[in-house]
Amino acid sequence: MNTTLDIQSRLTCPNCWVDLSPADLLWVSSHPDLRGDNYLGTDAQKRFLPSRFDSDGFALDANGMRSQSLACPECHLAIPRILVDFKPIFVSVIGASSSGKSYFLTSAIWELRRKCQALRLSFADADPVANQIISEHEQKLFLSDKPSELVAISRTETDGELYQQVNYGTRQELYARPFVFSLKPTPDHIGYKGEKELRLVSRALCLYDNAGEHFRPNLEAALSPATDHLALSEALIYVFDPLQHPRFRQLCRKHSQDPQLNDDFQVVRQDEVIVEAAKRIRLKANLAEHEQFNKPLIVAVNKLDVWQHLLPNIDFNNLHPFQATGDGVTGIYANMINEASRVLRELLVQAAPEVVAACDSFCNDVTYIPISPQGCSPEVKEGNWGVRPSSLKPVWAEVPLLYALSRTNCGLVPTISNNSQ
Ligand SMILES: Nc1nc2c(ncn2[C@@H]2O[C@H](COP(=O)(O)OP(=O)(O)OP(=O)(O)O)[C@@H](O)[C@H]2O)c(=O)[nH]1
Ligand SMILES: [Mg+2]
Ligand SMILES: [Zn+2]
Repeated sequence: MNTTLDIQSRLTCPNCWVDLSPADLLWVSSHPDLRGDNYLGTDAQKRFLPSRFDSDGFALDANGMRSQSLACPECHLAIPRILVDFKPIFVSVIGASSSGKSYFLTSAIWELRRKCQALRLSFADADPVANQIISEHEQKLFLSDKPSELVAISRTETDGELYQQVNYGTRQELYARPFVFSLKPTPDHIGYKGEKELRLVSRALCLYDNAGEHFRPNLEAALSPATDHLALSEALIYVFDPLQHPRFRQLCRKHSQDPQLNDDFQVVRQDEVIVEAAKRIRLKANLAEHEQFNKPLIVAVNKLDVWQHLLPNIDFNNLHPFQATGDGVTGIYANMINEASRVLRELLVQAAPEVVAACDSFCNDVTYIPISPQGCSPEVKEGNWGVRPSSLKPVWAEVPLLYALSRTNCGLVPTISNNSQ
């Protein structure tokens, strides 16, 4: 582990978004007696500015114990060490309640772990503690020891474990908890320049799940910091759920028994989600009403397993949008993604024109990508919703994230324009 804090000259706290110098970082004491933080409460380990270091360069706390973690001087929340070493890429996931954001992130991360080797990337948890929630979700869905029994990921609550509360005296703030991963090229990657250069070409991928409620207009004031990460993200992934859209519901009922199509299922106006997110981003980024978001907006059109009959000529199960080419480059096929996006946009213009209009008015770089994180419908047993791990077969779940990475200038996921498929 590198212990000198001078690799990046500046870094951004992934919790409160303040811009920092690594020299200002606090350390988190390790000794069990050193508890109590004025912002985080009596149970939190004390934060301190170090004056003593051990021979490996780790700070020693007041009781002489080696400190392992860093914290932000502004919000006191933990900052994964990787952010000192690697440049970050922030990606936020938004969408209405029950649109499938949490299942999407879980499947996407699982698939990336499985497929990264083929992409000549090493993809790993940068901070197992920070990623514990998503790891538990992965365990539930993909590593179950009783795969034929129903399991479920619980709803993301606005006051739940995906948010962190900080008490600044009389003021309280709620910050979204990032999931943080390291992305490094392996020696056979085109961008690999040797061990010494690894820090320059590797990245820390920070992902944010959100509770759908955060995009209800009336909650704006109370939840502002919780959604501030949107404005700083390299790409936004908007999960659109056709199963919550009246026109799509009609089109799917004849073909699917998915319980989400039942009459009593609550549906919401999903164009409002993007309008609300746009409003907050404009405010935070100081953009005028007519100015457009200048990063990619990726619309992940979810639950493809239910509506795939609407695109009968395309079998997404057998289309692989990233592959190794003969000249040793592994990347994403721009043509295939662009074609999928074009076809999907046409479908949405017919079935949900208000969603396309809302996306277009916010951003001129919109890509539509079909996904199915489960590849099957959930089931309801005695009033409880869940999926059987043995039935899961994700389709394109990792593609929105890979596409987002390909749109940054990090070079880790190159774009390949010639598509031989
Ligand atoms: N048919 C189908 N249903 C899916 C798929 N992925 C997720 N779902 C269902 O979508 C529902 C909502 O999923 P979540 O991931 O919890 O939704 P969310 O957007 O995180 O919701 P909040 O946390 O409330 O904001 C669950 O009942 C899932 O079983 C899919 O690929 N196909
Ligand atoms: Mg959720
Ligand atoms: Zn902070």
